[in-house]
Amino acid sequence: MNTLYSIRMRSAEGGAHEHGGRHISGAERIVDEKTLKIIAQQLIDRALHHSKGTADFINICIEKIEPHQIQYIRPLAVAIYESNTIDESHALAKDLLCQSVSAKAVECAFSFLQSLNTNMRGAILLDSQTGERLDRTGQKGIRVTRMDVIGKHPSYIVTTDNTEIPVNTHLAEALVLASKVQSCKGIVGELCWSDDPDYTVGYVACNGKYHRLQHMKPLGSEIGGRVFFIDSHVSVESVESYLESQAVLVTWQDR
Ligand code: PML
Ligand code: MG
Repeated sequence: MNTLYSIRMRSAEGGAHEHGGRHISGAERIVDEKTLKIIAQQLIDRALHHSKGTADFINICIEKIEPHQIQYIRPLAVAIYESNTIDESHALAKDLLCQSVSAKAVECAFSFLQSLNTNMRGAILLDSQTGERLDRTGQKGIRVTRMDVIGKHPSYIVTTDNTEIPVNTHLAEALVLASKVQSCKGIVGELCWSDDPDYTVGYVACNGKYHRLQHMKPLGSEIGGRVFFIDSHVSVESVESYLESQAVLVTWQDR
């Protein structure tokens, strides 16, 4: 196997995140040496041409990954739902999450996401029973890193009801991230909708599925992000370490 590298980008406007800049975008891949340059260029373009604004701070970090450090996982199954309004989508999301998480924790997650300002770039960790926030990362949040698919992203996915849906960049990246997050010991659910003002799709991940939901927020809103629900028997440190450090590759086909 070729040597692989983790390449990660985060960008902000008004200076670096750590100096109060406003988060514009973050993205990452795991690729071989000959693809690094192309991906670096794509990530720079993304930061400079984003619906949230134009970044004036771009951080790109590249790290070699040893083959023995990689964990291989399968993607979550994708389920799709009909809904026409934000209220309907939120009600569906809450019903789905309540299969794995207490109603109180679900309400806390919605309150957290709806009251975020636009600057949070990582995720919030909540206790799946009490809804208490468990990470101590403040505005930064937990950033899930070192993940990708093996080979190319698929151009379509067959959902649990046998519908073929096209895969855009949002879905491809979110499905990889959600699959890594659900593979973490102690995580029992996730709630997410995009912070991009032109993208209103979101999802709930639980019970081995990526439940994809339309209309999770009003068009034009930059209020979005991620909440991970964790089982209180597992240490927050072990969850954070897996999410931030474990290299994970998603295998679309059987290896
Ligand atoms: C994001 O792009 O910030 C998250 C997008 C979540 C939904 C992706 C999808 O299923 O289309
Ligand atoms: Mg975004």
